[in-house]
Amino acid sequence: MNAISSIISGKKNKGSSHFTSVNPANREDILGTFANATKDECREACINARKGLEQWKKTPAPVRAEIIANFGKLIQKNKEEISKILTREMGKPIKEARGDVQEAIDTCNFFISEGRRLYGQTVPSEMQNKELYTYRRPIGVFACITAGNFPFAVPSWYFIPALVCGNTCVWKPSEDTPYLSYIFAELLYAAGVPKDVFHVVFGQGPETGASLVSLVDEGLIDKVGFTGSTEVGRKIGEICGRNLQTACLELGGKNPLVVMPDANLDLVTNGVIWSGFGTAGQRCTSLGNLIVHKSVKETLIKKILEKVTNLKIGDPTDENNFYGPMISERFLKKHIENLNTLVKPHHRLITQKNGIISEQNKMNNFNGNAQCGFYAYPTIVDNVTENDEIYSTETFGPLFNILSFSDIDEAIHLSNKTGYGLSSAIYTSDIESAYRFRIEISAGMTSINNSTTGAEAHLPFGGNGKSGNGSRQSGIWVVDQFTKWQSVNWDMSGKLQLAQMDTNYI
Ligand code: UN1
Repeated sequence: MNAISSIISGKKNKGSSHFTSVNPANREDILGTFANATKDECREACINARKGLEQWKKTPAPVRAEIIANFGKLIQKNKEEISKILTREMGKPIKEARGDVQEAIDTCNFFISEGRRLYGQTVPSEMQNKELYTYRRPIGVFACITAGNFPFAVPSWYFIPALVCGNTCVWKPSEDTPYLSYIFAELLYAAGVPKDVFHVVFGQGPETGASLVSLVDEGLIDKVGFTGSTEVGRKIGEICGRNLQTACLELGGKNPLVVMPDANLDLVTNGVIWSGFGTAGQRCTSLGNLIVHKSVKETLIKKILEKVTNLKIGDPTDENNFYGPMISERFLKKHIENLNTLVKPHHRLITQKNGIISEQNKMNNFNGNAQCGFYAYPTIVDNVTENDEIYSTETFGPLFNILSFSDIDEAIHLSNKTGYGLSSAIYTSDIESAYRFRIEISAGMTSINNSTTGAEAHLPFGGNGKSGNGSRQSGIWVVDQFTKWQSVNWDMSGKLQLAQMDTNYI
């Protein structure tokens, strides 16, 4: 705690209404109390970000990138401590927490050299003594709302390129990980990002985020980024659309994993366990529908069950535990509601705890003495068909479905029909099946013989359909989202030269 505490100097409590951040593993350990930002405070942050823009956009890009390099070094130096706090506040196992923090470091490393590029082009003109160029210009004030499942990695995907490209930022982080967001911001300031360039507005519930996004209508925001539900993403898209802006939307998923009859079932089993239950199923890329060829289904279920039975679930600070609690009571309650409403009598619950719903309610005795954290059992729902609500509903917990198929056409159909299109996977040793899947899958991300989760930090991340609006995070291409092109004509002929027309027109 010490190194981080010495960096953190700012105040985090201003307003009159507050909320606390609690460790989801024990419900007792309070990480901090945070003010709910009002609409006026959001407005003030945007106005200050606009002021900050004046200097920041003039700061040379290599200098901006140098500051980001400092940020990366600070995270690296404090990696273990931040990872421990991440586990405390978000509940993911310490090994995964280190990965989350590492992804932010990797993102810094990737974009640092972009400060020395941000290339424009020189373009030949139709005319003599005339030169054409393109320049990348910052978009302006970038407002962003993020989820709590990747408290360091995902904000870094947005803010690192946004800042290197010369934008200023207003961030509404998840109500479940405000302390980590506070640390993220303080490390940016300590690295050299001016205070008026980066602003954080905290808030519990949907109000603060809604207040912030409504400021697009007041002309105070030039670009919005959002990671969260399809429903909210749609509303944000509408507000941005009517202001002629394109939002960067990273929404839900119901990610398919197809198992062909020729797949290596041991490899599949590991991929299924990891993408189904890793992070307690709380990744956008978590497995939603396991789509298995009917000839191998029962064998695969046996193998999966063997592993699930031995899964260690519990204290996320214990290096041996596979997954810890869900992020918050809200998420756990939603998970229980999903079990109660989406699992139907014709489904087969194939995990060990077949009395899972009552067990679950007992384990998380919300009304009695809160003795334990927000833990959830792993659940596998078999005999699901495309007509079931659970097939196309994102559940965001340790739960996935099993569907079976007879031929690859059916497998591809079942993979695409949910309407989501974030991540996907196929396991096969047949090159033709892999190729067809790669061509015909509608998801933004596809794995062949690997799980649906675990995208690397320098590839485009994002989805299609209900998973987003085609925007992508990560990788070099995001520079196109955080800059707008300026085309320049420089005429040195000393006369009026016209494109597409006779030059003696006037
Ligand atoms: C998310 O769940 O929002 O690909 C991000 C992965 C991680 C990032 C997930 N690298 O699973």
